[in-house]
Amino acid sequence: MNRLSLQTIGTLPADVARPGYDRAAMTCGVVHLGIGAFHRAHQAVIFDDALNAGDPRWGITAASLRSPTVQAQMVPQDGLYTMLVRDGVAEQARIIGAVRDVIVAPQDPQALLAALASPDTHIVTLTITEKGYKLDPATGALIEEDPQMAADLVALDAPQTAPGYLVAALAMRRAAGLAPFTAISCDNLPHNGTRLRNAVLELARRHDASLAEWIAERGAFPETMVDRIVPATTADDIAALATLLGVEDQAMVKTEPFIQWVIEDRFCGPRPEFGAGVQITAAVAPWEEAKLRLLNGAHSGIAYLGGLAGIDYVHEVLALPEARYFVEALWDEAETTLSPPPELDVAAYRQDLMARFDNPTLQHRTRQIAMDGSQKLPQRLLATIAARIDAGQGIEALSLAVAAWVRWQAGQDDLGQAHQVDDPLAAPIAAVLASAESAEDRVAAILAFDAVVPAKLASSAVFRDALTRWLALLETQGARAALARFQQG
Ligand code: NAI
Ligand code: CS2
Repeated sequence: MNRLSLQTIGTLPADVARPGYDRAAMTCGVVHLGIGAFHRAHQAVIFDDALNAGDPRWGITAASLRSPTVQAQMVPQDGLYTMLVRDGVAEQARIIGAVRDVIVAPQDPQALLAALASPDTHIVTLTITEKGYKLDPATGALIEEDPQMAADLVALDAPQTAPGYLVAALAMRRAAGLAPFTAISCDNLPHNGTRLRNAVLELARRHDASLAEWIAERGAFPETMVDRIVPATTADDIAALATLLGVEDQAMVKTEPFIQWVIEDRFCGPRPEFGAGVQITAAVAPWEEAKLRLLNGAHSGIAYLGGLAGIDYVHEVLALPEARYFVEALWDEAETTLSPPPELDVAAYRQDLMARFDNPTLQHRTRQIAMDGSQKLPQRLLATIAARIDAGQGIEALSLAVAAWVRWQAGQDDLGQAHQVDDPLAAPIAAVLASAESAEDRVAAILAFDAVVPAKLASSAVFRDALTRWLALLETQGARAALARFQQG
């Protein structure tokens, strides 16, 4: 079957939306690092909207810092791909044309540096996962012992990390008399802009203090909150879309109708006239905290409890009444720790989240959400628990979610099915758990693991006791029984 491309786009069914602008005339005002599914269903769509609105400056040069996979999917398609929006049985396909080039940075670092240093480039966006910033999840400090960061600390002629590329390119821009670009983290991290800025400034200082000062003074790293559920694409998704389109699209992404991008009003250069789905604001933190603690906190609890119960998809977990009860209880606990934006109706937001989780055609795998838990739990669950303890409030639902993450580290679900613990800290976590002979010992080992658990929380007897109770129940009776016991109170 032919691939989607400039040659075949004219053969698509009439109801498939496609670029309404001249792609040959667009310039790439955006460089994106981490060309994954989320970028293709979120930021790239927003920039595609700007191009469709008549501003040709917002094409994208995308890059992977790790793999040629997406380049091989997109380049034969002239950068075109389908965003398939699924809402229950309804689905709508849209061809996105904003991505012009895909660079595989390890194969051609100078091409990425040239794109970042180009006078056309005004914005750099990043979706490199929580671990991509090379920052300690608990302290936020640069992980200097990381081999790629260690190399970038020595030399930046061929960077290996995202902060490394940004520092090297900003040095090139300063030398060329150009302004910096606005660097926008689009990862699920609290204060993601500040974290990115800290990583860039710390690395810059190690090479050239005056460059660091220039970046600090002239650069911009806005905070953002990003939201759209984008499950990983499967071979079945590609095959089903090929039947719909009549051509094969290996770069397609599937997602939901909901999209939200809250961006701090902090840019050091041009930006699009953002349209639907984008809010420019002075205060991102209230939005970010609500989303990370409500949506993502529940997601992680669902992923580990559902995964342990041998359940593949989010919507299948929430078909269990005891799971819905647990999610609502976790939201009751988390909600008291929030300072929500005045315009956010939290009750309505919770109802919308449950409806989004229930969307059966998203087929969001519990295992995908379970990935990288060591990088996710600090902002999704542990910070919430710390706030509840400080307020003298209960932490039962939140502790059950963390206990399920601890149980997940065993690499086997309640049915005896083995799973890989996909996490950059899986090995050291397994090492500290290996010698533990009881739930109490395993909890003590995890609480002492300061790369994930902040010291103040590690010393909480309330947290230790709750975590031990739930872990012991998970180990002896499984996730379904634990959820049932939780519901019984
Ligand atoms: P993906 O697996 O499709 O893409 C991940 C991207 O991150 C790839 O380009 C990969 O090369 C890159 N990456 C991974 N580790 C890296 C490292 N150490 N250094 C540099 N690049 C690295 O995943 P997807 O769905 O695009 O999600 C990426 C991130 O986007 C998530 O981690 C999250 O922070 C954010 N996000 C994802 C949402 C979703 O529903 N998928 C929704 C909201 C945010
Ligand atoms: C999910 C997020 O994989 C995960 O960890 O919780 O990617 C989630 O889909 C997004 O944050 C939704 O905006």
